[in-house]
Amino acid sequence: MNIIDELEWRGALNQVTDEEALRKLTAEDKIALYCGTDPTGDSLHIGHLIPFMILKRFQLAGHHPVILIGGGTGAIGDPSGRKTERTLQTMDQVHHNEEALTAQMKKLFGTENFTIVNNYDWLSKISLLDFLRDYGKVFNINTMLNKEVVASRLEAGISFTEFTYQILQSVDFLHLYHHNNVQLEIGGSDQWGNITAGIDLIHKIEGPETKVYGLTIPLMLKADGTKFGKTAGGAVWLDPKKTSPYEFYQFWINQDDRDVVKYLKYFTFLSKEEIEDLAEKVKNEPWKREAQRRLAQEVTKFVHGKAAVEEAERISKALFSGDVADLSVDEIEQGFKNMPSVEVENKKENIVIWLTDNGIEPSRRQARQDVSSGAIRINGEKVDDVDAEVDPSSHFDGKFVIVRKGKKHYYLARVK
Ligand code: 383
Repeated sequence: MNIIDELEWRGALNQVTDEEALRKLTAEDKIALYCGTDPTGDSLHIGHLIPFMILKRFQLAGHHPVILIGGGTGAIGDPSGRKTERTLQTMDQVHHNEEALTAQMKKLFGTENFTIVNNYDWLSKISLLDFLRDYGKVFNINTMLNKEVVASRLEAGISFTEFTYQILQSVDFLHLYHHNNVQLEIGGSDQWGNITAGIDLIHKIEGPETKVYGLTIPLMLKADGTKFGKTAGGAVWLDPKKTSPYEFYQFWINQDDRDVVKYLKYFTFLSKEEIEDLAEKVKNEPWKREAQRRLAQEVTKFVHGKAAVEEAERISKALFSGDVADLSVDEIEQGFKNMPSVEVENKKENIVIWLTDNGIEPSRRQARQDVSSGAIRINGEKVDDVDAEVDPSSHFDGKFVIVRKGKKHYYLARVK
């Protein structure tokens, strides 16, 4: 399948500057293309994954992706999609974030057939006078004002700094056209204004026939109308310290039947046949949640590697079955991050007293009843003797005691 047809099938085409020409070009030639990201934070999140997975699809089809880290543009701030002015980051912050994002990109793209560039390297070298003479002169204020990004901010106000952002991103496209033969820029739909500004600049400087194109990807929407990629705990990050691989896996496995096929198309490299097969399963046997499991496995594998998938599945299985005794300390930290937890003394205690004094049971009477009815498990083992003792040092390097009440309710006791 032609790469553009594939993107269309995946639902990943929003706007293209000249779809037929781009389809022809990518069918006949291997091209270089780019997508940029600004170092506004020290980690990518799954919203960023969409355009970069498309770069990866081009890479797999033999094209050459250029990943641009916006060390220069990040110092200015893109007004796209924002209602208010950004606070400037310090240059130290920008450089720190730049390094973190570069490392993440390298992990996603492997070692071959891609290029990472940082626009600080050329933008920081343009003098003010050259900027105004070489580029400012080619930009028309009316066109700039009419861009959705600027137009929507005129009332609330926009600084000259953010107003010029589109020129900087355009200079990048021109630079990459000259130095890396880049012919296509891609981005989310919020980037349309910046991308078309770059194409205009190249056409003005290199001639209107110059073969450069832009492509944007639709905004990701969820069937229930809530914002994609957000959980109660905030964004879903690629940095395993911010979102553990287990939480990451959980995020995908919990997706709605109405969304899962769309996400398989966007976030996995599974073929059309495999995805159609999974779509059938969502229709015919949704309770098996096979599509969700496959989605979670594939995206977690892409971002965190195969071992992380196995670990996430081991944690899920243990929590579901209650057989938690073999979990490692790290797996417990991941799996119990969002569960209720209490702090306990490292001291042996009668189970009824221990549960009540540590706030896991509301009263001794309730504790006695739950223990004797067999509802309480300590470290995966049923304890139904009200005279039994809890020894916090007995499992998990003496760091935790895992309590399960009934089938669903877990508590993590952290040993002081
Ligand atoms: C900078 C210089 C360029 C080309 C692009 C840029 C970054 C761009 C931007 N992108 C967003 C970001 O950095 O601000 N001006 O957070 C997001 N992208 C991608 C995608 C997206 C966009 O990184 O829609 C979501 O992830 O384009 O919001 O020469």
